[in-house]
Amino acid sequence: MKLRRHVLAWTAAASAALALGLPTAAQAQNYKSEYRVSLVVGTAFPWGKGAEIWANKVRERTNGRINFKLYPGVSLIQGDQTREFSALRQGVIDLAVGSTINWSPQVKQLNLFSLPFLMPDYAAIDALTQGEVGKEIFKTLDKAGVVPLAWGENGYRELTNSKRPVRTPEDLKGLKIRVVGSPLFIDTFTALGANPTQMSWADAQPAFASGAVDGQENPMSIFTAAKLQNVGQKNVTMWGYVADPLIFVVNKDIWNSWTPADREIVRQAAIEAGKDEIAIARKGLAEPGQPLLKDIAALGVNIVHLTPAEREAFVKTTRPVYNKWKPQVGTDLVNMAEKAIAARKK
Ligand code: X2X
Repeated sequence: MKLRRHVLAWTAAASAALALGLPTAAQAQNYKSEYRVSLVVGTAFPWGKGAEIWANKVRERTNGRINFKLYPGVSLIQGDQTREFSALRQGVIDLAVGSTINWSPQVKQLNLFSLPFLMPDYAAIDALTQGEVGKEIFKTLDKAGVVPLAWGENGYRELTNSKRPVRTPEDLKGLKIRVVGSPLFIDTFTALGANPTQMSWADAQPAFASGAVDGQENPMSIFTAAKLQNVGQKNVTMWGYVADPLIFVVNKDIWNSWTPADREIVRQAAIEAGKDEIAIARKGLAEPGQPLLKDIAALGVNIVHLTPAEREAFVKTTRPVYNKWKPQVGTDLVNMAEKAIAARKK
């Protein structure tokens, strides 16, 4: 009799917990004491700050049931950022805040954002990530075996080098430029007459310092936090040729191991952290006068602003690359993106 009462009481407690969306004792036991979040750069960068905001919100809102630990430098995969997506799918990584560029070798649709000169301004990025295109890409990621939750942003990737100011494609001739992940970058820089070389971010910084490579392309928030002016990168060209969004994702098995209520907490926290992160990434760049550039110039860096005609020369030279890659990314998806950008609110 006594035992039966206990069982009844326990069952009642468990169903009350379930009704509230709280994990029962049995479910909570399946939770790991720590979940590993992969990212390329740490909390000195907007990217890392975004992950930190996500982790803090999740820890607070789950009363510590779900603890994220950040692994910057893609250290769970020895710095090889182009393997991040596979590792995430396989469960070597539990969660990630990752750049579309680093996952594009596995998910070809993500090359969309790397098509040269597709997105002329921040409103164009938003038109894609916050609209139908963003939903389409999330469906693709879901099919590829991960759970995408929210968008963030690394940013507009500007050109830097140690040799000379670059105003024309001719100025790029022969410069050895470090590029990331996707073969699309090799095509773009080859079309521009440069000498591109693919390298991880971990390997790139010593290569700048030793002069083994002349230049690179990355958002100015990365430039400042990594202090690229100290490794010879004294020339910047503001050309805004591509921008890489970040995506907050979870491994599918991990996602399924959480209660629906906890999943919702993790998703909502990712959406909020993504919004905050985008604001941090754009700080000093999106407002008139771009104050961040004044700070960078004060460090002895020469910043080239292209006239519309000068910029057009880069657009023209890279157009064959855009056309070659459009079907590889997916003609329908690129058409959808072009339409969304044309219809954007500026
Ligand atoms: O490696 C890069 O250039 C970086 C840090 O921007 C990315 O991970 C895409």
